[in-house]
Amino acid sequence: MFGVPGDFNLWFLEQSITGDQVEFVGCCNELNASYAADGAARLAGISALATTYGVGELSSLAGVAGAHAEQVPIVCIIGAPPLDSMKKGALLHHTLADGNFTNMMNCYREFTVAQARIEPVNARQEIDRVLRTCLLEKRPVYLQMPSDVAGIATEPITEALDLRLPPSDPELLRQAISQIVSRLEASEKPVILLDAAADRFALTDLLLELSEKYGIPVAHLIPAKGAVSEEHPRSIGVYAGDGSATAVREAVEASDCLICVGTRFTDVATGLFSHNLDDSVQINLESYSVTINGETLNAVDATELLAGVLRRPVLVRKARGTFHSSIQPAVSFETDGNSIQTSSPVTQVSFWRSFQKYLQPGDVIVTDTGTSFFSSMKLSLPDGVTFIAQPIWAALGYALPATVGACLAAPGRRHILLVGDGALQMTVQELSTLFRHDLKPIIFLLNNDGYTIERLIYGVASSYNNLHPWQYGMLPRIFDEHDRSVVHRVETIGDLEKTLASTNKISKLHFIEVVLLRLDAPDSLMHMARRAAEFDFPQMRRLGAEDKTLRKSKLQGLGLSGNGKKATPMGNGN
Ligand SMILES: Cc1ncc(C[n+]2csc(CCOP(=O)(O)OP(=O)(O)O)c2C)c(N)n1
Ligand SMILES: [Mg+2]
Repeated sequence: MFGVPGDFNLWFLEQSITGDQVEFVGCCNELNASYAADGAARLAGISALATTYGVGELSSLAGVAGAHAEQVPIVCIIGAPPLDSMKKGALLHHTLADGNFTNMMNCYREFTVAQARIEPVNARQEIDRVLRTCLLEKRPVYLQMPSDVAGIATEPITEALDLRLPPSDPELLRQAISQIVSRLEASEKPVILLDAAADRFALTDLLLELSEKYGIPVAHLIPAKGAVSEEHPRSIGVYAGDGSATAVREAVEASDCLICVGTRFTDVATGLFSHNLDDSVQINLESYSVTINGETLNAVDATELLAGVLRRPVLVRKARGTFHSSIQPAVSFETDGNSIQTSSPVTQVSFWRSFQKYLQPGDVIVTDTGTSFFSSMKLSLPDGVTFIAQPIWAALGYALPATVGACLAAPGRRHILLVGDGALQMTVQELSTLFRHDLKPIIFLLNNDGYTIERLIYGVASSYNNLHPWQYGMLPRIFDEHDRSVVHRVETIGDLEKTLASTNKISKLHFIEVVLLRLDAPDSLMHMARRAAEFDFPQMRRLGAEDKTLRKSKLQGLGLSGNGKKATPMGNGN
């Protein structure tokens, strides 16, 4: 349970920490706590967020909304004023002093899947209902706990919460199984396309069995990165519209039976809607429904459905072989044309190429929005790697606090954070929480002197994309009075190699500042940024030549060549 105390939740927190069932992790602010809770829930299956009424809960709301978008189950527990004072509309601090005590829960209603104000008369039923919804829907829920209700004794709890989905409708389940089997039997080119829901609803193992049984290649959308190892023989890699490797694109788009698992074709997942999929060939599998041949069968549990399909004998076995060897995903980090010498400056391309080799099975990687997220999309993940990011909500600053949660939820694993300078400046205080709990992730700070990804979209030289430069290497000493970290500054390929080798011992937290040029980005990201600019600002097309001239003159004014490479040192970024 992550959070920040406040007068209305103190009694609740005191009850919670009595005994050894719950560990309370105090974060530096509520937004960070929500990100930490999100990171923990991705590995532990669920987590809790404890905040105080009004000021605290609204601070964390953006993070809770992110968890909703990314399908992460978090129980938000809000310490509210005493029940009677709310009922009487008392003019209290942390409110608008207007006697309104429904406004906060109403805000949360938009971003959580169940809400309750806990009163003694309903506590048992309401808490169970809300927890059950959280676990079954894999999204955040809201419990408002009046300060005088926390700690009231109820009857002892003797039975575990029933977390089974209601059983499928037998007839609809039978129909769904038969239809899927006949579609698979008739198909020449079936493909399974995973989205994050496959992982959240623990369907991946069954889907891999299905892939094995029928020889079906498995592709994934960006949010499902890590759900299946990219080294798995049936994994063909990421499908992202025209941002996919050609062979993956062909396989997915030419499929005559595309089993889509919880897919959401968002802008980021599809390279800005460049996907080209035939709806009529899709089977859309959700946790408790399936759409086949355009007809939705509700009350069909995906686990029961997949198990049912797997029990049926395969009548027509098509020789489909192993796909990984024939369809190689776009693993390669394209060359940047520079000769690779140890004295060469490190670039995005050389950094990610080395990082690819540095990855180990079982790592947990957390990336923030920015070049770190988009470049990491090209990594080929070894077995058992968990990849944590926010491909949909994309909140800058998410990853450092999420690393706190991830480290606590899976203490035995190697945790690696990849974060930009802009992202770090958003939520940097959580370095403190890492030290407070003696956590030792390996942190790569990609310092490119500002908001590079935004510069690539628009305002390449504009001051709003600049950051005030910090002495980043001093941060670990500021947040920790003990000597529990090693700071590295990487400017050349030689520095990078030495540093990566030295982090093999993870008895300390490693803080690695990687110094990159301002406009250095992989070609794929440049391309994506141009697309994003065209999508966001159709007016740019109308401006046409005028805009290009403006852009060119700005680049020249900065001593930057038209290809975005830095020609002269940039000064301090302002
Ligand atoms: C909360 C929030 N505010 C603003 C943004 C917009 N935004 C997206 S990426 C970005 C800049 C990222 O900069 P940095 O972390 O330094 O990464 P870089 O692209 O430079 O590698 C900004 C401001 C956002 N995604 N989330
Ligand atoms: Mg940056």
